[in-house]
Amino acid sequence: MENLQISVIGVPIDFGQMRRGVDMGPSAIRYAGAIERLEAIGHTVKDEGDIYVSNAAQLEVHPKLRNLGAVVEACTQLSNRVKETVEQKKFPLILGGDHSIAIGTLAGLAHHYKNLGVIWYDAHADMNTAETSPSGNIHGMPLAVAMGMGHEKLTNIGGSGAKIKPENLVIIGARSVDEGEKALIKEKGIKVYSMHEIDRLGMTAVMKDALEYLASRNVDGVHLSLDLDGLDPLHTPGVGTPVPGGITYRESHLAMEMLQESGVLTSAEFVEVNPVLDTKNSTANVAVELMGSLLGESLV
Ligand code: NNH
Ligand code: MN
Ligand code: MN
Ligand code: MN
Repeated sequence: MENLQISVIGVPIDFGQMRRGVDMGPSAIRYAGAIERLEAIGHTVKDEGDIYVSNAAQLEVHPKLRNLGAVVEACTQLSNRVKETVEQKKFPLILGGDHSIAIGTLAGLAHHYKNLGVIWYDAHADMNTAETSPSGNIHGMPLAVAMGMGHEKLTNIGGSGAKIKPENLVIIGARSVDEGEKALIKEKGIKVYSMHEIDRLGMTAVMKDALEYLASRNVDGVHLSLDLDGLDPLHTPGVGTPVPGGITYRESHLAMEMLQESGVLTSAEFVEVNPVLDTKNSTANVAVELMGSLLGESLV
C-alpha cells in the first residue's frame, strides 16, 4: 500500500440542519483517535485544524435555505483549503460537521478533477433544492449544488457551474429519499444502490459493480463522502436524522476495504457525527474504524 500525505481538515458547522452539536464532530473524531490510527498504518498525517465558522445569525438569512450565509462562508473557505491540499499532492480528509460541507469539498476538488467520481454513502440522496426541500436544511442539498442546481450563492462557491457529473455519481445506502429527489434521480439516470440492492445482491456485488461503473466512466479521481447515517443507527446512533434499516458495521468495513483495494480513492470526508446525541462517542469511534479500513489497515 502506498503511504499517503494526509491533510486532515475539520469543519465544525451545524448550520446545515437543525440539531445542534454536529459542530463538535471534528473534535469527537479526533478524540476517537483518527490521527494516530492513520499514522499507525504508515501514512504521514498533518492535522490542519478547523475551518473558522461564523455566527450564523450575523450572516445572510433566507426563508428556504436555513443559515445560507454561514454555510456559504464556511464552504468557500473549505473549497480553497481542499484546492490547496490537492495542489500540494496531499490527500484531503475532511471531518464534519453536517453534510452541507460537501458543497465546499466538491467545489475544491473540481479545480483539479475534471471528471471526478463520487461515492455518496448515505441514507439520504442529498439532492434537494430550496424548491423541493421538505426542511430548508442545506445538508439535504449538497449533491444538487455540486451538479449545478440551487441558489447561485451555493453553486458559485469555488467558481460557477457544475462541479460533478450526474453520471459519475453513485449513491450507496439510500432509504429516505424525497419526492423531488426521486424525480431528479430518474431524470438524470443516477446510479443508486439503495438498501434493496444491498440486501438483494450483498455488499460485495454492490461495491464491485459501483467500482466497475466508475471505472467505465474513466473518472480521474474518486471522492468518498460518508454520512454516518448511512449505517444503521444501531451502530451509529449519534446522527441528527437516523433512519432504521441501514448498512451494517461489517458491510461498511467491507465497502471501505474494497474501495481501498481498488486503489482509486483520492479524497474522503466523514460527516454528521453528533456526539451530543451519542453515548461514549460510539459514532466517532465507528468513523475512525472505517477510516482505518478505507486507508489500508490490515486485519492480519
Ligand atoms: N432529505 C431530507 C432533507 O432534505 C433529510 C436530509 N438529511 C440528511 N441527509 N441527513 O444526509 O431535509
Ligand atoms: Mn474544536
Ligand atoms: Mn448526507
Ligand atoms: Mn444522511
